[in-house]
Amino acid sequence: QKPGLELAVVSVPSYACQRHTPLLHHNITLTDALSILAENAELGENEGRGVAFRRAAALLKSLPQEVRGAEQLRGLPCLGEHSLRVIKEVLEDGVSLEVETTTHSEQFKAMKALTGIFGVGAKTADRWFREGIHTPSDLQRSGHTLNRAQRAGLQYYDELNLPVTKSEAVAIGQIVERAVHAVLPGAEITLIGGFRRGKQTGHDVDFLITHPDEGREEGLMPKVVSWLEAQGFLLYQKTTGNSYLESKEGPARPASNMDRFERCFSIFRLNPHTHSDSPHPLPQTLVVVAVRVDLVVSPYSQFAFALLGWTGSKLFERELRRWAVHEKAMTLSSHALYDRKRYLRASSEEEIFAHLGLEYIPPCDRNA
Ligand code: DGT
Ligand code: MG
Repeated sequence: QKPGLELAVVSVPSYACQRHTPLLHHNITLTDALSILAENAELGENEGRGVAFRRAAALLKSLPQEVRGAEQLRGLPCLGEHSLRVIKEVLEDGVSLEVETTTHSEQFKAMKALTGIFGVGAKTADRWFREGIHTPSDLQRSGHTLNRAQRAGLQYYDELNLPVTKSEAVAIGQIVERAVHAVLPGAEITLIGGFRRGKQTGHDVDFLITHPDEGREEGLMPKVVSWLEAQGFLLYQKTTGNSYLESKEGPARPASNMDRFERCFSIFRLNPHTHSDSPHPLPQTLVVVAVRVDLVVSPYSQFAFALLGWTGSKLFERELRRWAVHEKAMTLSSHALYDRKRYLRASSEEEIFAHLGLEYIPPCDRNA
């Protein structure tokens, strides 16, 4: 018997939020192939198709061993016909023709390059692509009017497309902490997003800020931003105020997945001297280390929901909400959990999993 032939016998639950998905797993070749197709679907604004590929990839990430043959996949959930076809091709030939064609397609390359500009989404990139703009340089030459975010995105294109390292994230955390404590002593700052899940690199750094005295956090962001600007740490920032809707019982049920916290999208300027393993060993006086940083402020009573909602991965979040709705008739957002009309309080992520009837999954196992 080939090792691992009994994979399908292991019962694997169908929601990613019911499974442990570590960062390092055994099926990288397969998940890389599926991720390319997911990305291509998302860039083509085919969300449903993108999610199907992401779910299939997430299933493979959660398996305890390497898949060597398609027969091992029998009985496993989340594997649609299309994903199975791609998996079989990769298992048999080492590559999938569809993945190869996608990777080399002019449209895919251009869409990736253009959406890689901060402030540019799939719709805008597609419009530009159809005008013959395929690269950031094409865009620069086109003379198109860009908004402030896109101008910053173009200006710092190369720096922002280098992965952010963990030590850069830590260095930025120290700066954010100094800024926040200068304007609101006692505030608590938590590293969220991919770094909280144990990733060693990221495309940005995300922080959640709160204060144990509910209400003290209100209006915090403009003050933090002023402090950071005065110290020369910000290359770009856009702050949006909160827009909570309160109901009698608690935070209003969400109308959409967009959350309503006070928030700042920014680009930090990091001094290359402030951290040790900078990937920028260039003449330091000329170097700008530009890093995307997202800051989110939550009231203390919503902190656990915000923490869970902002730790990711994106698919894990999506699966939690789908589980809540379809299996529990509940609605979950980064603000609250509702059991029909009843607001369920929680002061930790563990309590939220318990309300949802799910085993607690720690951040390092939410890498779906
Ligand atoms: P990265 O930054 O590419 O290394 O990976 P992540 O997992 O840190 O991804 P990121 O930074 O895009 O988002 C972190 C998590 O925060 C993600 O799982 C979903 C959540 N998130 C991001 N943007 C929003 C938003 O606008 N609203 C809500 N509710 N959640 C968001
Ligand atoms: Mg992130």
